[in-house]
Amino acid sequence: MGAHLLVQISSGLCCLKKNSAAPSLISGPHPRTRPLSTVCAASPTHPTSTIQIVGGNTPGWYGNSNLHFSDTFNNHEDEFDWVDLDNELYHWTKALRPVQWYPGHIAKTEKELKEQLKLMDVVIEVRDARIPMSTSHPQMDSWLGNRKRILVLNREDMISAADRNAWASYYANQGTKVVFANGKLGMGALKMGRLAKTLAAGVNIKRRAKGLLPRPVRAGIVGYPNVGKSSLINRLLKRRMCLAAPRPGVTRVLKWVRFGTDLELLDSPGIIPMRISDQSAAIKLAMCDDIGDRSYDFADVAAILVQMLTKFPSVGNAVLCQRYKLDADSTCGKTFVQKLANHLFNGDGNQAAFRILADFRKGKFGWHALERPPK
Ligand SMILES: Nc1nc2c(ncn2[C@@H]2O[C@H](COP(=O)(O)OP(=O)(O)OP(=O)(O)O)[C@@H](O)[C@H]2O)c(=O)[nH]1
Ligand SMILES: [Mg+2]
Repeated sequence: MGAHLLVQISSGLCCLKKNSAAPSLISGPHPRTRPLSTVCAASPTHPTSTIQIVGGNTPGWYGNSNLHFSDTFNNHEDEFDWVDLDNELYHWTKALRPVQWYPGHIAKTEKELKEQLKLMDVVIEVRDARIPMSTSHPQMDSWLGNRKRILVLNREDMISAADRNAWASYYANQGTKVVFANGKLGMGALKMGRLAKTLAAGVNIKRRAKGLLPRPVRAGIVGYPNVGKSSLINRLLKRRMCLAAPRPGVTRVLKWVRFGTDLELLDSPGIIPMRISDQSAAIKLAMCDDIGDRSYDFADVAAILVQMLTKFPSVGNAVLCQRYKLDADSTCGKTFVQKLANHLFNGDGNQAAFRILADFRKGKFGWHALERPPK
């Protein structure tokens, strides 16, 4: 497999003090930087637009009197500066060798997908709600042109209410349609399907005007690896029509499935740029398991994750110390990983790093987005 790369951390990392209708398979091709460490307010802007935001277990972000802002992180919201964190992350990752991952199946299907996208009535772009910017493909806009588009922030269960509010406000202000979804439990999937049909309704109005019979709406599901594309399709169809598993690169070929009589969905392999120029984004992909694990060094990524987590008010040293019975008082993640290795894994830094990453992915430090919208 064409996976290549490697990360080697240098000592510079430390201490630089994100239907019911039965589905059927359709075979064959379808017809930075400013000085570090100043703390200032970072409150999300509030929505002024009436753009529809739907989804998940948090229906109606506007006018919802049940919204609670009581989580700890939100209490500290005004004290936390995401710009500072981004700047620090930039410096931490600068010391590493670039993380790059472009396996053969992506190279092969990217071309094919670009061709298929031309046939779509609507494109559903799925991103990881923990890192919506880092799972945004730089070429997606040019591939999609004026095509109708729905943005799905999946894994909404893996972020806090404050994170969701910040992203909902941001996209509402931009006039972008967003569905918050949970591909594991299904929240948001039906709404995503309905929205796709609504947005593409014009197709059949035009066909009728020309005396043609209506045809099913074609929706392409695209996004980075492991963001939950196939799971969302399975939840919508209420059947396991597409292979889904907790690792990037599971779907390797394009696959059409039908939802009832009026919607066809194209599942696609996760697509990632051939060269990731933003290495802060690459590290966040690694933390969230959205990039092949042969592309990075666990210890390096875990060390940076520890440094990030110690900065989050709702995690900090206290939560890390509580979980591992180890003091994470310094800003040196690498030292912490080694201490954990000595404490639990006979000095095996790789195992210690894997434990930290796995714990983060399981929400053992609470659920957090690793990035917030730009101001
Ligand atoms: N907690 C949580 N897990 C999810 C969610 N969506 C998907 N998953 C899990 O994430 C894993 C990956 O899901 P897939 O649907 O295979 O992701 P994909 O985007 O199709 O991945 P590729 O085919 O590799 O590009 C699976 O184990 C799912 O159960 C979600 O919203 N929340
Ligand atoms: Mg898939």
